[in-house]
Amino acid sequence: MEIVDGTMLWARRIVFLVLVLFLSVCPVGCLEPPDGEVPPEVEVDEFPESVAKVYLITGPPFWQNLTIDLTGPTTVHVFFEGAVEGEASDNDGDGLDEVSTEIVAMKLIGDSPLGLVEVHLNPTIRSTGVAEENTNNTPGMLDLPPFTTEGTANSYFDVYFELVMGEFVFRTNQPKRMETVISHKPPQEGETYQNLTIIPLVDLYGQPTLFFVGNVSHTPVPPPDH
Ligand SMILES: [Ca+2]
Ligand SMILES: [Ca+2]
Ligand SMILES: [Ca+2]
Repeated sequence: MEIVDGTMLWARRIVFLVLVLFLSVCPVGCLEPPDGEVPPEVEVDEFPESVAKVYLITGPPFWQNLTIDLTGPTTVHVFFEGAVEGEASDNDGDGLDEVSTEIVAMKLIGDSPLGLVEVHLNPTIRSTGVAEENTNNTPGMLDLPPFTTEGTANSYFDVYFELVMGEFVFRTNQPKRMETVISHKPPQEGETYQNLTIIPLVDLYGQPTLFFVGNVSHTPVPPPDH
């Protein structure tokens, strides 16, 4: 019994000494990730002046269609599948490497005959997406510049958004799938995501409204003369 107690005592002393040694070389906060930083395999793409067009349709009795031009910042996360940017694997087995993506912030503002309009993310549902290469010349790496010298990728986001107009807040019960082919990550100037499907807008309780959204386009990096 004494031997066991003695062993335990020494074990505790060693653990204590290791802890003291570790804390002496670890500055305050070294165990915590720095504020605001994400793991290195997640790339953050900021688009401070993205532009969008939203085709808004009002049902009866008004039957008015209008196109709203909006502009504002959008932030995207790209989830690479290794420690190095560009690393990707083929998880769906179609022979092409792909990565998950997500729009994490968006605030687009525009003018309309019905007043100021703001489009932002629905905070209750994530707006996720996928970017998948079109040719797999480099297994394990997304074949898309700047990760490879050439290649393009199909990129889409299932966007759940809110459209605020005056005192009204509209949502959708289904995502707007915004798609395009990108030739670079982040997208080149003028590369534009689009979806033509007409979907109904609902209120914050999920109830139908008189409004629908048709064609929506979104250009992360607009040309200078947009
Ligand atoms: Ca794939
Ligand atoms: Ca993958
Ligand atoms: Ca590849």
